[in-house]
Amino acid sequence: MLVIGIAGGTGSGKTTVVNKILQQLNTEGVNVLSQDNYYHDNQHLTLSEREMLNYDHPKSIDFDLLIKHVKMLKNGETINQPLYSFVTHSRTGDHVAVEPKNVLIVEGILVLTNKDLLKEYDLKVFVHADSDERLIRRIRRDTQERGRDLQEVLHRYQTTLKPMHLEFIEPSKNEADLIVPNMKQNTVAIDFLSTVINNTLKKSH
Ligand code: UZR
Ligand code: MG
Repeated sequence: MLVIGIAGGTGSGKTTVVNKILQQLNTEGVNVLSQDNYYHDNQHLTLSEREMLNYDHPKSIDFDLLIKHVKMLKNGETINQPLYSFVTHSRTGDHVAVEPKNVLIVEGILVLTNKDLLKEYDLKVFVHADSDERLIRRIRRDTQERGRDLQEVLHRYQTTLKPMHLEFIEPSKNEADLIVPNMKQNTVAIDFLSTVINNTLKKSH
């Protein structure tokens, strides 16, 4: 199994890059594990307490479970992935069974920050977009898709997202094998990445 980690700041376009790669892979067998489903379970807290939490610090992620699941999939075992809701900021209590496939993509802002998880990847990718671009995308998404107002988004960006980005996410770029500039349509980098993945898949058969 080929394991690829794809990180990048909020609004850098990780999800878009992952989807474009998926379209170009010559394989049926790709799993995408999103870091979003591995936030710690905070169901014991109230909603207003959960709204106050810092979701951009590596400690907010249940890396033990994520690493366990990556290892299980590599081992050919099926995992029982917890599902997460951004509306309630907690696990939903539902799970989905994920069977091993020949490519595994692990995606999220913090997926290149954990030393033990880094050991599991065959290829590490960092998606780069300038911070003004990322802020614009974040405002659009949070106001249009996540029901937040502008003041709330800007406050969170200044007090949490920006400091966490500078402390943890940006430095994790140094772990990357490949940096994908994602300021505009970047078809060359996506083609390149898909070709590398397809060649590696061919070799492993
Ligand atoms: P991407 N996040 C939430 O808003 N609520 C949660 O319950 C869990 C995470 C946000 C988190 C982070 N920050 O910036 C973002 N906040 O999800 C990462 N606030 O997602 O990579 O798609 O931007
Ligand atoms: Mg995303």
